[in-house]
Order: sequence, then structure tokens, then C-alpha cells
Amino acid sequence: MPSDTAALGVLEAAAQSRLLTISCGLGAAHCAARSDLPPGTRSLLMLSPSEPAFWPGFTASAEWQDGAPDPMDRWSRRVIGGWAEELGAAALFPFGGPPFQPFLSWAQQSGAVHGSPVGMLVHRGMGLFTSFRGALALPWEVTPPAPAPRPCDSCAAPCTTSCPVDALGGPAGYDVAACKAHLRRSEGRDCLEGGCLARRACPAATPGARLAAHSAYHMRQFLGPR
Ligand code: B12
Ligand code: SF4
Ligand code: SF4
Repeated sequence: MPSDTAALGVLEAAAQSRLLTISCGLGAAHCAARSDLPPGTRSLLMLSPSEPAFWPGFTASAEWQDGAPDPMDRWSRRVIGGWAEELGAAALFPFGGPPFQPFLSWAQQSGAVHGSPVGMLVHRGMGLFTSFRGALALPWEVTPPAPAPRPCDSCAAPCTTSCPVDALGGPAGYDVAACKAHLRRSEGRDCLEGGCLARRACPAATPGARLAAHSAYHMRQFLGPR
């Protein structure tokens, strides 16, 4: 495939047809300077769910319907792995560790995704619902999505005051135990069924950036058996 001439727009259309969007990435200079990418990588394109199409499309998939564990990770391996094969690229995934691939570091170097006062990544459009299903490491050059200003620089930071148990942004980082304890109580139902209140408070997310049913799935996975 003459992929060295494939423009970002062509790849974005291909991503959309797979319920994904190219949210950020690294160009040739950044790739050359990193030692944590597959040898020969000249561009890295990071793939996020394309909302609001993602959740209804994903729940219609064989992986969701078969009832076996980890449907979203299996879906990601099939869809992104298959696409990478077509392109002659390597597919990289944020799950499957430890060790984990450094998705946070790649995303922040892209300049299109930024650190936030609550520790999570933030993106103009996805807000604090920034997440990745995988990435394509391409052996040819593609100009990735342009860097964007950090939305927090002009924000009153409602994310810092929205968590009912102050589990985020403290000196020790993310207090996972406090978050999970809240989710297990009846008061935590809103977070559990509608998604993290701090993530929902972020005005950098466009409306529909994450459906409640999609959030509820991740919250149940995160919480584990109750
Ligand atoms: C391990 C992990 C976790 C652990 C973190 C353990 C800890 N802090 O003690 C747990 C299971 C708690 C976790 C939780 C969540 N995580 Co998480 N996590 C990862 C994972 C798989 C690996 C990170 C890692 O260990 N890297 C290696 C170490 C050396 O690097 P590090 O930079 O020090 O890693 C730290 C941070 O990643 C941080 N971290 C990870 N997740 C989260 C979530 C929050 C809220 C915060 C503040 C910090 C944090 O904890 C790591 C260890 O200290 C990454 C994927 C990846 N490949 O990066 C996703 C990832 C960072 N997580 C993500 C998400 C979405 C979540 C959840 C919000 C999931 C959800 N519910 O939808 C939850 C938080 C629940 C909530 N309040 O909503 C997203 C990014 C979110 C963002 N906007 O920044 C990632 C990139 C996964 C993805 N597929 O997109 N996660
Ligand atoms: S609420 Fe404001 S400060 Fe917090 S992550 Fe979103 S843009 Fe940044
Ligand atoms: S899910 Fe709820 S308890 Fe956990 S960090 Fe978010 S707002 Fe706090």
C-alpha cells in the first residue's frame, strides 16, 4: 500500500469507520528521539473512542455479545490489530501490562493532550474523558493532529472541587482506596452509574464526549467484584 502518501485525513476517515478517532500523535522528529517505540517508527497515531458512535457500535460487536471477559480489550486488539496489519504498522495497546506502554508520556509529548490539576490527562474535545484504545506505530511519516493550548490555563478548575471524597489531586496523587470506598457506598452511585464527577465537571469536553453507559462499564471494571 502506498501509505507514505496517506494523509492524516484519510487515516482519520479510516479510524472513524472503526468507531475511533486519531486524538493525538507524534511526528518523525519526536519518534526518532524516543527509545520506547518499535524500531523504524516514523509516526505514532494515538486512537481514542469516537463518541457518541463508539458505545452503540461497540455493544453491537461480537466481543460484547459473547459475554466473555474483557470485551473492550479484545475488541481493540481485533480492530486496531487488524488495521495495523493492513497498513504494515505495529499496533500498541494501553492495557496488557505490567509493564505498560507509556501512553501518558506519548500523549503529553504530542502537545494536543495535557496534564490537569487532578492528575488525569485533558484534551480539548474529550476533556478529562481522554482515553485511548490503542496506537499505530507507522514506518512512514504522517503529520499528527496539531498541538492545542492547555484548556486548564483559562479554567476555574471545577475538577478540583467535584470529587465528594477528595480522592484526586492531593500530594499523594490519586487516592484509589478512597475512590473505591466511595463507589461501594450508596452515595457513590452517581459516580458508578454516570462516571467520575470530576471528569464530568470538565468544560473542555464537548457535549456527548462520553455516554453514561460507557462510563458505567469502565467504572464497574475499575471497581471489580463488589
Ligand atoms: C495502572 C492504571 C490504572 C490504575 C492506577 C494505579 C494507581 N494510580 O495507583 C488504576 C486501576 C487505579 C486506574 C484507574 C483508572 N484509570 Co488508569 N491506567 C492505568 C494504566 C493501565 C497503566 C499506568 C501505569 O502504571 N503506567 C506505568 C507507570 C510507570 O507510569 P505512571 O505515569 O507513573 O502511571 C501512573 C498513572 O498512569 C496513574 N493513573 C492511572 N490511571 C489513573 C487514573 C487517575 C484518575 C489518576 C489521577 C491517575 C491515574 O497511575 C499510574 C501509577 O502511579 C494506564 C494505561 C497506560 N498504558 O498508561 C491507564 C490510564 C492512565 N488510565 C486511564 C483511565 C481512563 C482510568 C480510569 C479513569 C478508568 C475509568 N473508570 O474509566 C480509572 C480511574 C477511576 C476514576 N476515578 O474514574 C486512562 C487515562 C485517563 C486520563 N484522562 O488521564 C489510561 C491512559 C488508560 C486508557 N486506556 O486510556 N488506572
Ligand atoms: S476542569 Fe478545567 S482545570 Fe480541570 S481538567 Fe478541565 S479544563 Fe483543566
Ligand atoms: S469516581 Fe467519584 S469518588 Fe472516584 S475520583 Fe471520581 S469523583 Fe471521586
